[in-house]
Amino acid sequence: PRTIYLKDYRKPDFLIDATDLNFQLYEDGARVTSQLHIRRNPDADAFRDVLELDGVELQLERLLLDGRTLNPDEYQLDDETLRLERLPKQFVLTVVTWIKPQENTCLEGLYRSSSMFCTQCEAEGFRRITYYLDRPDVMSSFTTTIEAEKSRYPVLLSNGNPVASGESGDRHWVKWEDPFKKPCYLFALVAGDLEWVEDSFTTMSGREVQLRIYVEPQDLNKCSHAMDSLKRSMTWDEEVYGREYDLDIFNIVAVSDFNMGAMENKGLNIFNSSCVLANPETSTDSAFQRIEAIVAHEYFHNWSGNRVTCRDWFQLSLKEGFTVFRDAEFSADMHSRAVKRIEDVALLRTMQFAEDAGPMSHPVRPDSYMEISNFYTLTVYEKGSEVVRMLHTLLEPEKFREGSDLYFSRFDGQAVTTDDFVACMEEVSGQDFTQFKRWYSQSGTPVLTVTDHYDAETSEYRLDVKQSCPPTPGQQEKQPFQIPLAVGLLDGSGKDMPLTLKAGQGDASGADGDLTRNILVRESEQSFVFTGVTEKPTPSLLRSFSAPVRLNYPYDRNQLTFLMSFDSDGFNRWDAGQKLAVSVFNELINAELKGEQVDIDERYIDAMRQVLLDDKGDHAMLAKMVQVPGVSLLAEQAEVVHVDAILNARQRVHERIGASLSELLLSKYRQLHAQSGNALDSVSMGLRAYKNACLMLLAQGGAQESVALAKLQMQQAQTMTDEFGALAALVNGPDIEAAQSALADFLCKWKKDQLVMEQWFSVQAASERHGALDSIQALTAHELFSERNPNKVRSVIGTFGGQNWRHFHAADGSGYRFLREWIIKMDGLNPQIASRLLTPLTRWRKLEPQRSALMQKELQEIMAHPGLSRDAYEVVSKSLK
Ligand code: DPP
Ligand code: ZN
Repeated sequence: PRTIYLKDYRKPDFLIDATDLNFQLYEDGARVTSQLHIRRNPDADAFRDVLELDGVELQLERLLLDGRTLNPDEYQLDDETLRLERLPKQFVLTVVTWIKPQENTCLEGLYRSSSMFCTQCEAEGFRRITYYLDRPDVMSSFTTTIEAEKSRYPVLLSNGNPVASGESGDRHWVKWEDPFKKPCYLFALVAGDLEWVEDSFTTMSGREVQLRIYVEPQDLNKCSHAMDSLKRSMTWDEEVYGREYDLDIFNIVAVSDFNMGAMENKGLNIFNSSCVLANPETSTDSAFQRIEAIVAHEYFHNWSGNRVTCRDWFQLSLKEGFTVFRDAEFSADMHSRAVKRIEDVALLRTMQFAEDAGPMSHPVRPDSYMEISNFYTLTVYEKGSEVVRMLHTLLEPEKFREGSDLYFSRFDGQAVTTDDFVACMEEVSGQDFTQFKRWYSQSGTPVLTVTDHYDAETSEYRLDVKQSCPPTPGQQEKQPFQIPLAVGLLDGSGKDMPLTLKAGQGDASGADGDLTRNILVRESEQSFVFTGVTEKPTPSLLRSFSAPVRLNYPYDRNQLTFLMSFDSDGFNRWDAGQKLAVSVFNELINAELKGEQVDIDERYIDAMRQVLLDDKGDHAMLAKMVQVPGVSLLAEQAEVVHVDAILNARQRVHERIGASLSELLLSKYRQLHAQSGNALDSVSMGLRAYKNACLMLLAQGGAQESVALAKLQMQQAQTMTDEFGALAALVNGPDIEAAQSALADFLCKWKKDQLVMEQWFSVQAASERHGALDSIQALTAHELFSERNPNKVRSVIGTFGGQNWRHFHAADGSGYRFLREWIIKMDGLNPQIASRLLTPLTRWRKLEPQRSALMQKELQEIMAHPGLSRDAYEVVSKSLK
């Protein structure tokens, strides 16, 4: 496969002003007739009179230039392109293709899901529908006519507004017109026997927008949460960004077979059903919150992505990083800001840091790729969002809003770059972001090493900060980053001290006397001095995780327990607990590797006890505070991953928590259970989260009482949160028989609900007790499992590889072999899914030597497989390099 480079970007030679599409849908295929109004691009870099249209797996039936049918010797056709030369300055090209959505298993382009037709075009799926300039900087006006059998496909949808319709015999058609120019990756079509829920929204300028969510009939009772979330998102974007919706209708369609979470097609968002459908009986609170965030994310794309789009796919983070930042702020405003921050940072630290340290490491703005689908990553999304957050911090909210207003007005209707975005932020603030832009071009996670010095005589407190960034593929040397490091200093009673920065000792945001300041780290070594510090403080560093870096500061465990109790920054209170836990774990792991025996530090158990005794704290927050760090986090932070040692240490910690804190956990559980109820507000959700966390700790600690409690909770549950929380506690608890019978009951009750069954699959696939390889194999043979449905593959195979450390990393290599077989099988069906399943194997270099060798061998086997997709080839070849 060919590598594509950012440096080779050239403007398109041709533009497509208008695209008229006609779809005739049949049971054995679809005929697509497209009329493209094409002209030379007056701004082309160096005009070449060769039109190369992208097209994959298309059967070309006819090609006409200005109405004249072309003979095969007048164009060139290969597997991926249709070439025409010596063209007029302006012309209409008519292309008729025949495609087979019924045979489309990669779920890109036009395909079947259940009994409907639907599309997924981002990034490069449109070329599987018709020949086209499939690149985001070619923006066109679309009209789409869909014709299909009326009884099977009563609903026919595309982007924009419906402008005409008709019928003849048993067939009918609808014509849609999208008044906004767009790249073809935002094109969408849906045809099916769907029902819908309808609502409306009046925009800030008083326009009435019709909102609809289309679903299969059995899901009509699962739409109201997404609808409410949509309306909240529309209001929020008006209030916070001044962005108003721009069409008369906004449609969402739920589809069961979908590679991604959802897709922001103009006026017609298509969602993975798991990311839109919910009601309290079938969906957990986390699902409710995830759905709200994804509905918001896709809606926000209408401006950050659709009105202003990306020039090329290297700029993907322009829309994704910004939109993730927007949806994160929305969620923070709707619920607890600190808890949202904790969740996002936990994801970043476990998954994105691992990506950044692995063979697929790439900058937020990558400079090359083989297959763009491989770059819809945590780096582009989550780290990209952190980069926008830092800009927000550096500008502060008002200036940031000015910058975003400028960006939207200056580039409306255009396809632009991350540099264009940053330039707007520079312009409104007068700041120079030349150095800051290294966040877009340099890969790897920067490391901040901080030490301090207190001088009682001068009342000065100095922070010495060093930054570095490890080498990553293709980038041996790094230049220093501009890093906003949020700092607070606690006095002996736990109160924040006012901060005055000594003149001439570096920059910081805010004013003297503020309790938190963002000091600006720019050099590889730099010192910051605070004056008027009347006693030796405890530093609270990187508050709210002000930059996506690893922070090293030699905290001792007493300082960490102090910060856990007193830090005014909620995120750092949680993080102090994490740091304490990780340091205790590392002590256990290191001792085990040396064959020594150490006791679990009593301070950790004490700290947990303090959290459980806290009667005033926010429950959602306390639920996070009692969580024991996961294996993935411990593995990410290790130099070399010793799976057995990590698992044993976790086992010991759980048993110890069980032995020392069961009684407290039990009484906490009872108290929370009595209060939690079934309402859907944040407070009730927090109560349930904390309650179920306590139940899980009891189960993992081996407490027999947890079994009876969980059984009872499962029987009496009025929400899926309680029902599933209890099931998970049983599956991870001490009584195998009870777990098995709970799984059977749950199956019996929910087997008709696909989304609930996905949870049932994944709770087993993740389980150390129930997820041994033979059980996983049995799950893949289950009648409700389907290799054609990405959600099922993810919930069994993806969960097993990503979360089931004990059995995936079985010492005999059986887990690795199993994953390899599935990757190869999926690669023939759906390369995007296959490529995602590869992730755990790409970490092979970090494992201890025996496992590492076994993993490497499986990668080599995959590499040797004939006909490997470009998606898998890129990941495997880079991993083995
Ligand atoms: N559907 C994906 C997202 O919204 C890609 N645009 O992030
Ligand atoms: Zn997105």
